[in-house]
Amino acid sequence: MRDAITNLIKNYDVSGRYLDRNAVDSLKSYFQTGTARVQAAAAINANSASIVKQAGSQLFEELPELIRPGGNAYTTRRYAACLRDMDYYLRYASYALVAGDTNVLDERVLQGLRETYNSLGVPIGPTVRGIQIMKDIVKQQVAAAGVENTGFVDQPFDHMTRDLSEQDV
Ligand SMILES: CCC1=C(C)/C(=C/C2=NC(=C\c3[nH]c(/C=C4\NC(=O)[C@H](C)[C@H]4CC)c(C)c3CCC(=O)O)/C(CCC(=O)O)=C2C)NC1=O
Repeated sequence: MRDAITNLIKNYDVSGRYLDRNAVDSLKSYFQTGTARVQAAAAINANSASIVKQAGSQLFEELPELIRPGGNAYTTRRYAACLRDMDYYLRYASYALVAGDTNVLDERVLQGLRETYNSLGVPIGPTVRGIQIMKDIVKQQVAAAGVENTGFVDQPFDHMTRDLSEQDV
């Protein structure tokens, strides 16, 4: 698992370079957004249950066929599994926000996920929609917590949806 700093150091160490102008610029930007990243993680932590619940309700309102007979989230067990997955995405997104790096998502969440979903018939499109709904809710919560520029919140959510949406080549 890597964060923004260990990732940068690794890249420079590989080629035996000192930290140059580019490195210093990216370190600066990481530290400048540091407080906001921690505030975002705190806002997610304080509201995680309601974020997942609200995102789930909105998803099933938009796509009611998911929870009807034949839908992948139909039956209490699968409904619960779906919300649990949303909770995983949210929790790992909060880690990635603090790390300033999406590597934790690749290693802990995304590896093998598409294959698992495909074999269980979990639909990717609606999952992507669920993650995007959570992103919007989280951005509202982070803004409400006093963070002015919430653009950095997009990164982990967009990373997960991009990875899930990728077609096999
Ligand atoms: C921390 C990393 C991690 C992830 C991401 C993860 C996902 C994950 N989701 C699963 C199932 C599932 N995932 C869903 C999710 C959904 N169905 C829908 O229609 C919706 C679109 C969507 C919710 C948004 C459902 C319904 C199942 C159960 C499928 C089944 O057993 O038939 C399974 C199969 C095993 C199980 O049921 O627990 C895994 C491994 N597990 C992990 O350890």
